[in-house]
Amino acid sequence: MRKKVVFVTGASGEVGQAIVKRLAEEGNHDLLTLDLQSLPEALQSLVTTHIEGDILNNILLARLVSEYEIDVIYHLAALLSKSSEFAPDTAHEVNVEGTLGLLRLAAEQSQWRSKPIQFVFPSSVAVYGLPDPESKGLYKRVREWEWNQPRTIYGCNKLYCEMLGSYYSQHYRQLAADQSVLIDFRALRFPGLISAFTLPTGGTSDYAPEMIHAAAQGRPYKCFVREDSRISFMTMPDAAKSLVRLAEAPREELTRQVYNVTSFSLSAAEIRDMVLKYFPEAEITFQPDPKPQAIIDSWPADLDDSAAQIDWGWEPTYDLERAFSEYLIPNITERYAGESGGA
Ligand code: AKB
Repeated sequence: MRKKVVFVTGASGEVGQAIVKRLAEEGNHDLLTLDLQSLPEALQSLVTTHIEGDILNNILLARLVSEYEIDVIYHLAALLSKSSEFAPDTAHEVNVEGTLGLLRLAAEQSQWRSKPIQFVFPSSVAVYGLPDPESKGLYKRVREWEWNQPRTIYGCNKLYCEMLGSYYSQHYRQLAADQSVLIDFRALRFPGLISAFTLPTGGTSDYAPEMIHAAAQGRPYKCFVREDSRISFMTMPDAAKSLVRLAEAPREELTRQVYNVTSFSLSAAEIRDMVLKYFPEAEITFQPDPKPQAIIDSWPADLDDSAAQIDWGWEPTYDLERAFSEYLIPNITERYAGESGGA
């Protein structure tokens, strides 16, 4: 008999590591993980099997279907917004073709069972695109259906994948006589994420975590966006919590397939001020780079996550004060404590 598993792609990435920890804490899942990289040592004992491989490898995916009964897929593998702008074709391949391959896998798996396969997908604030500062000032907390006009290839990829997920779960092969595919697709649009334990690579919102980690290491930081640049953020444990909570929510209570989630909205200057409160010696300067700046300017100042609050009781554990005082500062300080120049 095939082993029943929860399948996590991109497991060695930032959100991947957080979700592996969170699912392992719950203790009732066998985890099958996939990533181009090996899993960090601390996580290896938490998973049943880790496979070092590529989500674009269809032979590998077919082998997984034959060996495992996949119950839930957390598809976290992706190229982030900055990296994607340097290689838009690769971004399309990884972000879109990769997701499509997994939706096909889920569709095939679902034909062998009577229960839907759940497909949980992290989307992003990057799906929004405000055309100018006036609009960003007027539409402060965007709702899911507003301003879906992304400026980046990453935002286009994420928006299209949301649509693919909805199509596969609701209308796949709608003209066929036998529609036996059962996919339960659920997606979250994340703001910028900040982890105490990992640093992001290739995102445009990376200035926030970079500023905090640099201060804790006693390194100067030159921020690549203006002081007044404002978007919303959330801690990494809250990102993992939101994905798991959404996956656990009863289907009949969900009025949407794609939900905004957020915790606090901050300008780059406000992040600097929070950092200075805990690391008064930190050297933070601003040297805006017009290109990433334009991307941040197109993202909304805040996300309206009231649908998530109402439908499945979404509430972040960490508001701004708790995020810094209880999660970021203690963990980051401990992380760099042994390093020269560390706080
Ligand atoms: C990025 O900056 O690309 C990501 C995101 C907001 O999705 N952090």
